[in-house]
Amino acid sequence: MEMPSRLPLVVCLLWLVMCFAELGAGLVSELASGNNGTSQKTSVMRDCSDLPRGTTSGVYTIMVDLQTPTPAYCDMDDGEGWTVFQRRADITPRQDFYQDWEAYKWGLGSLTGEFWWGLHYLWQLTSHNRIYELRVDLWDWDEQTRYATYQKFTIASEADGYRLDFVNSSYVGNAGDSLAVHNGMKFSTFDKDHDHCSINCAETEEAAWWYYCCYDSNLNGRYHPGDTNYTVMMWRDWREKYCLNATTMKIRPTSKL
Ligand SMILES: [Ca+2]
Repeated sequence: MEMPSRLPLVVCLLWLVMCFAELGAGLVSELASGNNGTSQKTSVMRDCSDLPRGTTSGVYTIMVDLQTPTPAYCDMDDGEGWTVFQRRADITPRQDFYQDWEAYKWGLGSLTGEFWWGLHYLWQLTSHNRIYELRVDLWDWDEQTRYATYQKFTIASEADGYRLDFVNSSYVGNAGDSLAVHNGMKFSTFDKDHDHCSINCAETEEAAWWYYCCYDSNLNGRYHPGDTNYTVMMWRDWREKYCLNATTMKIRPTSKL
């Protein structure tokens, strides 16, 4: 006799459970997309590795300090989401890389052509909770390529001269290790001499780099194909006194804390 009287109560409870389930699904859906239909994840992209898989390479807006929208070139070709901070290539009109401290701090050139992204952004990106790998790619004039990678790449603050740091002996690649001597060095431009020489390396070598006295690599050097002097864009362990055809320098996080 009691069963029929409890049946409406059970039906009512089932209805309530279904209502709450639907409400929950709606909330999840709202959290997954912003007001304009874009993913919320997009608005807090710190570097190019936060772009969705399958994104094509190009210029995107990232938030290196989680607050300031900053354009960056993202190399997505291998699906890893590399943030590119230097590119040289046989492109005209030729970009002048012999520029001062402020230019290297904030960037120079065009993100769709030749460029230096900016030491300020590299410092912001590498001074927080992510650990980065650096990859250098080199091309010569005979269609040969070489690469070099380094672990735990960081750039210090401007007060510390945008000092370069990575794990000693972490080099892997086939280009030769022409960055080891620059590890721990401050960045120098012709108007800020931070090297360990009595001369001003940035002025003598006509480029900006993390000079010691003076260099094993000089990838911001003059783009003078065929020249056989030390002011050209060079990576000594592969090609000494040889102006390369193209270079890229880029980073990706190996750990996101
Ligand atoms: Ca000096």
